[in-house]
Amino acid sequence: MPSDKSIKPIKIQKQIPSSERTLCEATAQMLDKARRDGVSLALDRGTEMKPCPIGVESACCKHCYMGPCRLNPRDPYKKVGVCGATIDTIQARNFARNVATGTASHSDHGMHILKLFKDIIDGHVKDFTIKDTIKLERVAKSVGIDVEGKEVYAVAKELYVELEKTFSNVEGEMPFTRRAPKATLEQWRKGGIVPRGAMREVMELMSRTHIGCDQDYKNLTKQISRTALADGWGGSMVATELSDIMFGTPSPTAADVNMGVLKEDHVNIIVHGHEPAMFEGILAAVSDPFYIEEAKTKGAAGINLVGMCCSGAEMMSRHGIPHAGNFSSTEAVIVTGAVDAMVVDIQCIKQGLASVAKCYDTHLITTNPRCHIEGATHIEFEERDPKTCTDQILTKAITRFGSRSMPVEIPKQIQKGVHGFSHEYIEYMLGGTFRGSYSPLNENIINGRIRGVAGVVGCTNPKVKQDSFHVALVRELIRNDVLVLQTGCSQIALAKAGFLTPEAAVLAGPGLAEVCETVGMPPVLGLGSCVDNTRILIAASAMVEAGGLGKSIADLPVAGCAPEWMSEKALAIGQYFVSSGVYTVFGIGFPSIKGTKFHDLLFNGLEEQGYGKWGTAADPIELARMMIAHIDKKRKELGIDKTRERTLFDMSNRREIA
Ligand code: XCC
Ligand code: SF4
Repeated sequence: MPSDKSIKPIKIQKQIPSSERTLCEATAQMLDKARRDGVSLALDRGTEMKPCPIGVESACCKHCYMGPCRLNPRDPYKKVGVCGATIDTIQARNFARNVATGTASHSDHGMHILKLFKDIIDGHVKDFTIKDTIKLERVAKSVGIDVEGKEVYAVAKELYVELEKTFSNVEGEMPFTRRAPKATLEQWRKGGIVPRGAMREVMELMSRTHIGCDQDYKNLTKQISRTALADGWGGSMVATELSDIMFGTPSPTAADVNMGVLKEDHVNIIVHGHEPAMFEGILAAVSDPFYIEEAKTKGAAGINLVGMCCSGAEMMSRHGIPHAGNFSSTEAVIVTGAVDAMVVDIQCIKQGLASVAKCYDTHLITTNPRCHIEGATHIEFEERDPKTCTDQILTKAITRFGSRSMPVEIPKQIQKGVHGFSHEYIEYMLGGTFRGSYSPLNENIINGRIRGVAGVVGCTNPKVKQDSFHVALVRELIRNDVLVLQTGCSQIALAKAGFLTPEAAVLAGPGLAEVCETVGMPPVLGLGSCVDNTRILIAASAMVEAGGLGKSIADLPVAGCAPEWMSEKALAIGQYFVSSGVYTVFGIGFPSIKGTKFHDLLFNGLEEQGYGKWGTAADPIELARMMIAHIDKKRKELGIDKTRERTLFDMSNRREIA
């Protein structure tokens, strides 16, 4: 029973069976336990909360205090706001603020990583270093730095100066935009949307959404795209590339996923968030013989470090650290009673964790100055002195193990998979050491073995059964010979379902299966965290460069999807994919009203202008069908449709898969 008497047992009008709330059996088991214990989880709150019917379609505005103004989504042009704002202005401004926030989150993260890089170069940080000098050179060359005969730190310094512009540029083009295919960059130039500096783009977008400013949805959408590109080809890409340089570029690693990675006889520490530095700091600390001994004196067999959400996905890719689950499982894992400390940093840290942690006597520890949570213990992590923070965390976790008062119930589910497919590794895997290239991938697309490539990414959302959309969608894509690249919480959903193993090739269509078997790769490649979606941008650019599939990213037979999205970061990611030329479909719903001019611009008009476009559907199989239809359309435009005789499997001949 919960130790906190102030927490009342939850009353749910109609208790939906846990197996209908999540596909993940471990999470379902913990949801049942939480209900028995009278503890409320987001998975239940998600069914109790009835979203505002006006807000869900983005038909309200609270950008000034003459409002909030509410329009009717069923009759959107009937009314305007007090200031006269039309439904198109209102939707565009709301979407703009979503994208600005998502871009700000990724860019703030990227800027933090850049600062750490500088501190290493300047010698202020001693606990981290430049690990991957080959990648350092590659990235430096990609932004035009001459590396010949230069010392590692000299190159790093020049790279720092160049990448700082990603954030601070007032004028000029963001450095990494030159990694995009020429035709894609030209398209951005023509449209006037090449991002300058992320701070400038986010500031300008916010300013333009103030009352009485930009009131032409088309003009606003241009700045929305420019800002989103500042995320994908800026903040996020800096985060991925510099993290690889400092902590190592991932290559395939076997890792265990799901709650069975917790160990009853160990001190269990979960790290959940987005910043790799704090996680790396704890990783170093848990192997300290002093703490291992301390844990043993309290009767523990050792210390078990486990990740969740995106930093978990990142650490799994780099070091094979086990992963306990995605966004919708972060509260549920605490219900095991086995978590001695959950250490969090920024983004997607539900405030609900604080009360769940209190119920199970788990230490919830915030570590980042930008994310405190009422009721949690704050121990600030400083890269210049990681030990001061990590020592306290370990002491607290070990002490809690020694005095565990809660019954422990750990679900058995555990699934092995292969993770860590960086774009560099994909190149090497396909082409070999001496002729590493994307040409073999292109050849297999051209000859029709692989129909196309899909990025399936993003969150889980308690509006739908956890993981179910991700799994149904990916299953449908691979059986239709579409190679799937994954990141974030989506990757974890598929890993739990066993798709990230070479053996999963049996679930793929005959062409994709043949390629997987030849190369020895899974049909679903895990690339890491959400910021690592930029690996997909680089892979797409490399595909264009390898030749035979058109001139720009918009020409490629590729599509993207976030079937269970929930965060503003997901919208920013979606918009940067669309602006980069990718057809991007979202499940669950989309914050715009069908039939309005703004909706039509996002879902059709942008493609007519030469970009990608948005799509949405409530059913995962329908989402897959839309993506495959787009891939086939692109194949036709490229003139490679004839090489593929296999037709799309329809619902009736779908192979039954365990
Ligand atoms: Fe958050 Fe990154 Fe979404 Fe997961 S996928 S719920 S954004 S943790 Ni990034
Ligand atoms: Fe209403 Fe216009 Fe103010 Fe928005 S900006 S709340 S539409 S008056």
